[in-house]
Amino acid sequence: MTHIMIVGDGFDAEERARIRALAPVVEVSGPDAIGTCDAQARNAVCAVAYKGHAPFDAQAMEALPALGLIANFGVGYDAIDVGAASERGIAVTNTPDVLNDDVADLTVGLMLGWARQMVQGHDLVASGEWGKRGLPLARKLSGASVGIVGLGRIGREIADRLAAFKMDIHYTSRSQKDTPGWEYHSSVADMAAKVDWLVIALVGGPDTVNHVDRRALTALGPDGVVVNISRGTTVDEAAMLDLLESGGLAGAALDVFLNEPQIDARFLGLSNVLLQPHQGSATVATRRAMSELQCANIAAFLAGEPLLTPVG
Ligand code: 8YV
Repeated sequence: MTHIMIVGDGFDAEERARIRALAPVVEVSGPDAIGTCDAQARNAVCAVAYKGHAPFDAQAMEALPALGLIANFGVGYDAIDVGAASERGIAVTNTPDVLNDDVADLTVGLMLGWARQMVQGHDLVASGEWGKRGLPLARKLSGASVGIVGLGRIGREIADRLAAFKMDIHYTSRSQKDTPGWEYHSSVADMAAKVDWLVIALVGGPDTVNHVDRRALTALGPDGVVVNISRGTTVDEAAMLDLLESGGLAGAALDVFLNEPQIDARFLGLSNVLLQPHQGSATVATRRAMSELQCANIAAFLAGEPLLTPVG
């Protein structure tokens, strides 16, 4: 009998129930734990529902000889070795588009929150010290310039929102887009030298590691702010920390990091950062839509129908 393996301990009860409605399931806490299941259970698994950021590598795939599909919960599938999957005839799907609005909304929230010192303002009011001490004047967001690194589906939603804030939009992308009034750059560093804000909206994975490098961050300069809602790997994190500590950057507003959730302790000593726990897609409505799309891909696979959102 065909089984689905639920891989990852981040699924909530509703998401699990949606998968369970498709076929009998086996559950493991992560790709590392697949090999610990007994062989009979592993041999019956033809589809995996994955949620997580731990590497899903060839070894994990080898442990499931009948595997035909890894359905990822998330648009980013950098944790999955897609090359190893295709060598083994295993399809991979993700959950694009349904989270674009939420990730773009959080980006704007991060920018406003950082610029207008909203965490510091809240802390001041909550401390009961309003009237006894004040906050320094904040920084204006509307009308500033922004460089968006990666004008894909999410980058485009971010740009549309920031255009409504009368911001000057610059972008880098694999190719120039049809975006009248927005300035295309072929180099991140050249763009960074011209803007106040640098928003990273790239896909993760080996091709984009440290895409925003020390040179680009240095070019952004002491008045520049980095916003990252993509993956911690897309920016040279050590260089960013050096510049945040030395005043080489004004600040950073970040939803993603290397080594989540055990992020570099240097972040915790900084007063010029706004830090979020990788929650770009974390609304009830969007997580439900992501779960439904993950399950629709599994259902299509089980029925022998075309996959809805295959990657690659
Ligand atoms: C994850 C994400 O899906 O979609 C992505 O690429 O990073 C998130 O929305 C979420 O963290 C669950 O792993």
